[in-house]
Amino acid sequence: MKSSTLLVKALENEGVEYIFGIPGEENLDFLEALRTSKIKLILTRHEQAAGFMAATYGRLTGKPGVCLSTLGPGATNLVTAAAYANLGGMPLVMITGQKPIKKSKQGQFQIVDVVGMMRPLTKFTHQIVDGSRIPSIVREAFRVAAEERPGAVHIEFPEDIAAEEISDCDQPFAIHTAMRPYPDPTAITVACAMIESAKRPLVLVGAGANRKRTRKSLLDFVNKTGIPFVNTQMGVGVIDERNPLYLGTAALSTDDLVHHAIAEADLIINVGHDVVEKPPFFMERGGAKVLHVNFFSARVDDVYFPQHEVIGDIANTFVELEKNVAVSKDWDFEPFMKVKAYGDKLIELQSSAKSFPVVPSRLVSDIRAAMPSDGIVTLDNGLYKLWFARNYRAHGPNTLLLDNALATMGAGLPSAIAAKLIAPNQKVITVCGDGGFMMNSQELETAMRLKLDLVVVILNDNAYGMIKWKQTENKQETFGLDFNNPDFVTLASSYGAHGHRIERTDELLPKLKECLAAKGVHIIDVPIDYTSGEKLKLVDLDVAYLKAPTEKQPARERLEVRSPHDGSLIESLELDGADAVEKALSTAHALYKDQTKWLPAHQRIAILERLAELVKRDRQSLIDIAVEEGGKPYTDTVIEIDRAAQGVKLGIDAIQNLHGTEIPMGLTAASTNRKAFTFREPIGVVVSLSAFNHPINLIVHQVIPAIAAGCPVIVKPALNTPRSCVAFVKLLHEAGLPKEWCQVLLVNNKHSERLATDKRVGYLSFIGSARVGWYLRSKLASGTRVALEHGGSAPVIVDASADFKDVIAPLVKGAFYHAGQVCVSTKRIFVPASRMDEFAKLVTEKAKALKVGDPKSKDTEVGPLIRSGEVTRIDQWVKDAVAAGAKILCGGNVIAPTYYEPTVLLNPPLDAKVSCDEIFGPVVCLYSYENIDDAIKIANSLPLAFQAAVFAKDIDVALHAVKQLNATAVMVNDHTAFRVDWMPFGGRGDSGVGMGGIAYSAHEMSQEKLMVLKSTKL
Ligand SMILES: Cc1ncc(C[n+]2csc(CCOP(=O)(O)OP(=O)(O)O)c2C)c(N)n1
Ligand SMILES: [Mg+2]
Repeated sequence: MKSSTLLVKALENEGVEYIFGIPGEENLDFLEALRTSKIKLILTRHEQAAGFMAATYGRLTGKPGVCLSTLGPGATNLVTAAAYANLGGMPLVMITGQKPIKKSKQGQFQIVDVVGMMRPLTKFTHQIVDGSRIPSIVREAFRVAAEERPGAVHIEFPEDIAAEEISDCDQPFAIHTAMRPYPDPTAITVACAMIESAKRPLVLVGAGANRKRTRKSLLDFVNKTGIPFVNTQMGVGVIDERNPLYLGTAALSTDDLVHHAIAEADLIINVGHDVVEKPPFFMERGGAKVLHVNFFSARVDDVYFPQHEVIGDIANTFVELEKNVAVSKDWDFEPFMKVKAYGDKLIELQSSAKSFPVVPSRLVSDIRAAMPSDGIVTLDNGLYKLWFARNYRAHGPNTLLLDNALATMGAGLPSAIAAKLIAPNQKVITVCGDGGFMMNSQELETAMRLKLDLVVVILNDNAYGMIKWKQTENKQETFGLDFNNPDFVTLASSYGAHGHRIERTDELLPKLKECLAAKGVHIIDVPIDYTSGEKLKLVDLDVAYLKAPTEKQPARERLEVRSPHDGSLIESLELDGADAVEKALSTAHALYKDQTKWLPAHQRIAILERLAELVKRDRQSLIDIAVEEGGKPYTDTVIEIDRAAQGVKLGIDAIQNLHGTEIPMGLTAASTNRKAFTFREPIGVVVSLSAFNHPINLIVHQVIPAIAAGCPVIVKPALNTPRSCVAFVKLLHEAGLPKEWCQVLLVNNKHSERLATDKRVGYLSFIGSARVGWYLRSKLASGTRVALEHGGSAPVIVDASADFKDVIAPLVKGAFYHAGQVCVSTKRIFVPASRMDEFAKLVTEKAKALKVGDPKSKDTEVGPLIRSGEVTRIDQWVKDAVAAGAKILCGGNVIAPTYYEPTVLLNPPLDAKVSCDEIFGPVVCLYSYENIDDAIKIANSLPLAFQAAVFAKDIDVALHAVKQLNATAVMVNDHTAFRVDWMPFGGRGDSGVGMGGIAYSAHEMSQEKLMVLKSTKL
């Protein structure tokens, strides 16, 4: 028997069905032996294509595919296929010829060291030097090729060995199967504990999971636990992607849709992935943990360093995990499901793109629509591959074949030929770029000769589009990537195939269906448009994009901004919806998450310096806007705007004063050789919900500290006074603050709540009613820091020693400033009974003299209330108090729909609403007292506590009151509403939590980090 015969027998013994290749004269003995074998020779037109076909055979069947070439040039042509199989984990056996090794008359003609050349590209490479060794070498080659992780092997079969006569006793070895190692039970226990204690575990399915038994046990695990999964590109279809737990496939390493899910995961169960595949995500220190499940241990690199590994047969691992893991009720997959919903919707929308040339997403959806569930799509390499990875939902394993390991061009058509040979009853389409197709277009003849039914889609952009895209991404000039194409329809007919050209996008789907249903090879030339602006990188999820352009948009809720003075319409604005909330949050959060985008202190200072100038420049228009929509009298608004300008400057000081402290070290032996200090970092996204009563200055207090602290901020103004906020934020942007660092949202209460309670919020600053404030606090995500500024019912103790001529004016100002719509308005004045008549007379006179009217006029002292409903409420409270025994000293009348007369009440009962609630209107109550401690007791009896005041000439009385009053600030001989912007400001008890004041807020909006430096030199 010839050695060649034994080699063929050995291959038959391995179950080889096909040998793909091109023989050379050195293979002729082998070819002769093959002629009578049941193994089919698939002659190709290029060895590279033969290699791709054999590798694809291995990929699809799990059994090594076999290819053949001659020595030298034939063997070198196999090199790319070797790399393709070896990197891609595809079992491949390459057999190459060689000149006679014992005696040769040809010198070095065509001789290269093929065994040496194949060494770095294979798991095994061997020259047969003795025919009798064929059985063991072939057995070993096939065993190694198929063993996990599968790959390429090479056998060199020299011409003289091939012709050699050997003993008929030499026969192939019988094949036995070996069981793969079972995972270690302790590793399973640890893995279960990791999965159970995670909040958001996520399964990542890689190429290694694409094994028959693994697919089943992995599906059982996913079904039992309900843990969602994502795929790597070569893990596509391992579980049917119509499964509701499928979130998507990583087309890119970052900024892809699935990364929005991966970012939410705290544990990634990484199944059968190894670092050969382009990373589906990058691990970060301190980021999500990774549980590596594979046949072999993890190759650690900078972006992959799993915390735990379960090594062994993956199928068995999942049998064990499924058996042992307990389903946790603390798992929260909602954020994952949002990403899925987004992706599904996006694909649905993209599938109706009508433009021509065809955009890639439409192409993918049409192919999906044309293909039956078991249809096989093979891809070449180009930009469209990323779109298929993202948008094509594979219904089964091995139905979308792409190469994410070598990522070579030229493999699309050969792999489709192999797929069709293996699965003649399944529909097969190959999708190739015009670049990649032309690298192995000659195989059309092979397909024709084999009489295959095949559809070849050529994406025609006259360019190496993928590289062009990268060139554009790199902001480089377009250069060096354009070419011309042959006429593909004519090319097809020259091979005897059918050629088609798409000239309108809506022709594509019917044409695909027609070609799939027909016999023979069909080539469809599809002009493709990669420049339409469809985004591959989905850095931010643009929720607005989800609204189909054809869908009828529901009319947006509108906001009518009306003058509180006369109810006239100032402006009608569109309210933002849930989509805007989501967009603002995701934009702000993405900024915060990416430290490289943080604005340095000097830049923030420069912005605030310019802003201070701009506020000065626009002072008058800011005053006018605020007066018109807020109704605070002109002269008080002037003060407010000037304070706002001051607040901006205080922001600069705050930046300069945000610093940490040194923490002493060396106090114990164990802490020697160290220096430690803290520094401050921004806390996260700041959400500011503001109030109407200081429409500009509150925005300053809620936005400037955030900028000072380096936080992105989303501000929602009061819906009565949005224009002031919008005008101010515009100036902020004009001053150079990038728009995404301060976003304004005009939203209703429902969306405000959604905004405030989102888990991406690091800090909530709320100014408004106690009811809403405390409710929101109860709903905040864990970790959100909060400042609530509610109202109060500020008390004033007037001592008998006070000189009334110094008391009356400030108290009347404190009580009626901005019609009492200030959280520290003077509301309850306690006066010695012996001096009440005198006091009441003076207060009443002064209150009656207040000029009430149009806030625009410069002599107005008391303007309107913000809404007419407030007037009705206040009037009712006053009437109730009077009915319960209070005496009206002045006022008590509704003057106009939004105007209430400045009102002074004497001795209302302590349980009347005016006494124990925040009236927030132009009403002040006087209470007589006999003993100052009784007065203080009553003053302290409310759950509200903010600023308070005492008027006394007697310093001891003043100090006593300061000490005893329950308040965050006590003014001595001044009204309760005194405030400058650099002082701490906030409520206690029901009145709020956290301290305002520019520097105080900036401090609260930052967080401390400690650095401990260790050095023997310290
Ligand atoms: C053999 C090989 N050469 C070069 C590359 C680099 N490369 C990757 S994609 C690409 C362009 C692909 O162009 P085409 O096939 O026309 O697809 P398109 O992106 O234009 O759709 C190139 C040159 C590669 N991956 N493989
Ligand atoms: Mg192209």
